[in-house]
Amino acid sequence: MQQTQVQEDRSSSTSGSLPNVADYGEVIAGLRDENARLRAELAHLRAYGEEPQPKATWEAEAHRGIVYADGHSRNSSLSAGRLLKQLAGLSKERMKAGRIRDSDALGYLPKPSADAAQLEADFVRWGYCLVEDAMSPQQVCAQVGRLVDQAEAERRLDSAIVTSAGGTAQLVNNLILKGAVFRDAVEFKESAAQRGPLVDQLLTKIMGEGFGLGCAHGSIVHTGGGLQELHIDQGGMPLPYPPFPFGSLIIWCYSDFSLAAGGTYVVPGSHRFAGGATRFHEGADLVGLVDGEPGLVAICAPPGTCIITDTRVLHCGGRRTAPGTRYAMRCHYNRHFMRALHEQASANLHVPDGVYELLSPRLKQMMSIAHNNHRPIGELRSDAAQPPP
Ligand SMILES: O=C(O)CCC(=O)C(=O)O
Ligand SMILES: [Fe+2]
Repeated sequence: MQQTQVQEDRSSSTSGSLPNVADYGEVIAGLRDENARLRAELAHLRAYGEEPQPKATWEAEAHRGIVYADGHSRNSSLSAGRLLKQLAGLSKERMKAGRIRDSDALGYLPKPSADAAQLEADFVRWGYCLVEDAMSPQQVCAQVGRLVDQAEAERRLDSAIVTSAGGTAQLVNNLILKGAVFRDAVEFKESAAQRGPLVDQLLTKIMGEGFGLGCAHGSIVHTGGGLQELHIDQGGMPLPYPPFPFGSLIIWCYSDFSLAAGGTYVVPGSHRFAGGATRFHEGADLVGLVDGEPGLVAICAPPGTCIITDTRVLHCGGRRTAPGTRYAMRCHYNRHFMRALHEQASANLHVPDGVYELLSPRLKQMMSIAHNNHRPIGELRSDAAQPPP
């Protein structure tokens, strides 16, 4: 048999002997890997609503000018609201058609738990988790008692905030100003919420240390009330969204939550893709999410549960059809560098001196009022530098 000799290929630009060629299997496996990586990268970019733009040039962009201000561009701060329009009327339609299921009918959705790892896993996968027995029955009782008294006083004074037709829902705003029981729960004291420290620990993971308070209000929903439009709780933020939430709305359930009881409707898993990118982006098919699996469900939870939500998850208040009343406190928290962000976010604008003195350092920090009425700092210390009133 003739011996095969490795010869130099003179037409090749390679000087010296040719490199060893890896065998086909290896080459194909390498190409497959690269293909998978590029596909994942593309999916990630699409998830942000950002197709790669090969034609973008600095000249063209400079000519277009600043286009991300309100109402002037596809990714302006109006975009989130514009996207939500596709969901207008849908919560009512689905509710009337009986197409909303109780969350506990689907075994894989979050159930109340006190296990930190389970709660974290639920939050990541579904965009919410349920902290079991976060308040004891006595703690719930103390909160509801104060809420009912306050709500009645506001109705008597003709200053009640009615949020559903015919007085079937009432919102009691600014709970920080309306009772120590609420203030203590807002800052997660065990005396007001036995698993407050666990809630605090989870929120710190979600938003980082030093997170602030957007608002804390009481929600009272009677038969026939409570229904809202589907929304997300960071809709005021311009798109595109980063791969994390800006905040977290938590709901302390003071009474039973279920479909009939007016439990929060939610589209579990609508907050993100497994790869981390936010699902809510320009061009996203939000109706498809509502129609998908699991679709729109009503959260089921007993009194004392604390619902922790990702501000990117689609949800809304649900209509109560059962007799009786649903009581809850809703608190919206934000990353530390953001001002209050929620529809009732005027909460921190007025704090009477008498209440200010009662606030703990943490509450003042959460409300961004830690320095109110403090001694002037820096150049403002000099009286001469003060402008006339
Ligand atoms: O009360 C509820 O069930 C949900 C309320 C809600 O979505 C909100 O206040 O942003
Ligand atoms: Fe909400």
